[in-house]
Amino acid sequence: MTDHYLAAATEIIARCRALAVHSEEQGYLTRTFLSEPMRSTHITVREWMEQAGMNVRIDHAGNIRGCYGGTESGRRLLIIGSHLDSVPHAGIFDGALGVVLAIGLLQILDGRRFRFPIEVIGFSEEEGVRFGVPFIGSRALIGELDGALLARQDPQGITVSDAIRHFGLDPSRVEEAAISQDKPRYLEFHIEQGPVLDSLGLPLGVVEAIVGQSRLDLQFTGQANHAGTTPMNLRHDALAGAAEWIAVVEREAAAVDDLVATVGRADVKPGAGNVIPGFVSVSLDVRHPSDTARHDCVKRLTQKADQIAARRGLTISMESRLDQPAVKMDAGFTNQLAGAVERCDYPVKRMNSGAGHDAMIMARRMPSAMLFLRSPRGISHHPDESVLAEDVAAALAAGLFFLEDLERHDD
Ligand code: HGY
Ligand code: MN
Ligand code: MN
Repeated sequence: MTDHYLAAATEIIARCRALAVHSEEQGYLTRTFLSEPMRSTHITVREWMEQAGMNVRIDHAGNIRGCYGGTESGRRLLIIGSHLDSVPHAGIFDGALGVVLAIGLLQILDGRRFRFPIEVIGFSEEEGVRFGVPFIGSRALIGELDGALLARQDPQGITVSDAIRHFGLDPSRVEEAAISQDKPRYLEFHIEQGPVLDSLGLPLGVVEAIVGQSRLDLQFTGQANHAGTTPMNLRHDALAGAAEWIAVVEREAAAVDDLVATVGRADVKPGAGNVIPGFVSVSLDVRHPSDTARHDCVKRLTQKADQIAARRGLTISMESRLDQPAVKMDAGFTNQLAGAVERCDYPVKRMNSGAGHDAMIMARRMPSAMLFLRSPRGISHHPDESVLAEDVAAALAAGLFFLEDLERHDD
């Protein structure tokens, strides 16, 4: 089975490599919301989409969308998507693989059409790196790219609306990006980004739920002062306070099953080795399958931050950037996907996703399902992120079975 698709799989991996050169920095993949490299990324992806028989457009939220018409009107649209932005120093498969694999899947059809239409979407932003809030592209698809989000500023003071205008699009028209078709469905191919499939020696996994996530920014403000002349007992060291709290974050998270908490960013000011830090802004990312457990943990950690700041004579402010509930994938749609994996003679591993995905936004409006591909050594959000050609071939085989199944049962 897999041999038949290996050539296509090898081409898909090569294409992900080709997309990775469109980056904001030499030698690494960093591609944030509507940055310049997204322009050349769109040119390349458009070419591939058109070769596969799609009509291509860019909506005003910066999503690139390839429409592959069906043979009968009024049939339910199937959207197959993922994101084209990345974290800094990213792996080359997170997001991009889902878009390129979807194009490859339609390419294999070689002009054959189903009764239902298919739309392949490369979302403009899922990671939340530039504006601190994720899922800008997919929120536009479900009509939730609102004024508050459009007004959010990046560290340079540029708003989401400005970024859309600089890209040559019109922020006043983001509403046109919203899906208007009746009863659409959403499918996403994505690398697992964790160790489960690799540890089980399995190529594919069927996602049942995506854990909820909280993202916050905390600012510790103390008193900058001379590193050489200020006695230890007279200091209000913002970085020492934040560091004490970060150790608490790690300890609290380790004490709760299935909970993960991360401080991934710390901006220290003034940032000189001979000045006591007067200000630190840190990020907090907390995830858990249960929203109650996640909220409890955030509450405990923010209380601890307040206590540490008070004891050290620091002031503290906090801003919630995301409170994303855990999302179940659609049971029926997911069962159909699992059936397709089974018919390809692959074991079906049903699992949760610890990573967030556009599917958690799309699931607010339509039945959504996700197919995971193994992440060798469980590495992701890192240049060593990889994928195996035989697993991409397996995903193509399962994807085609899935499309055939939708065709047979398209109500
Ligand atoms: O952070 C995440 O979970 C995903 O990679 N956006
Ligand atoms: Mn990611
Ligand atoms: Mn991703």
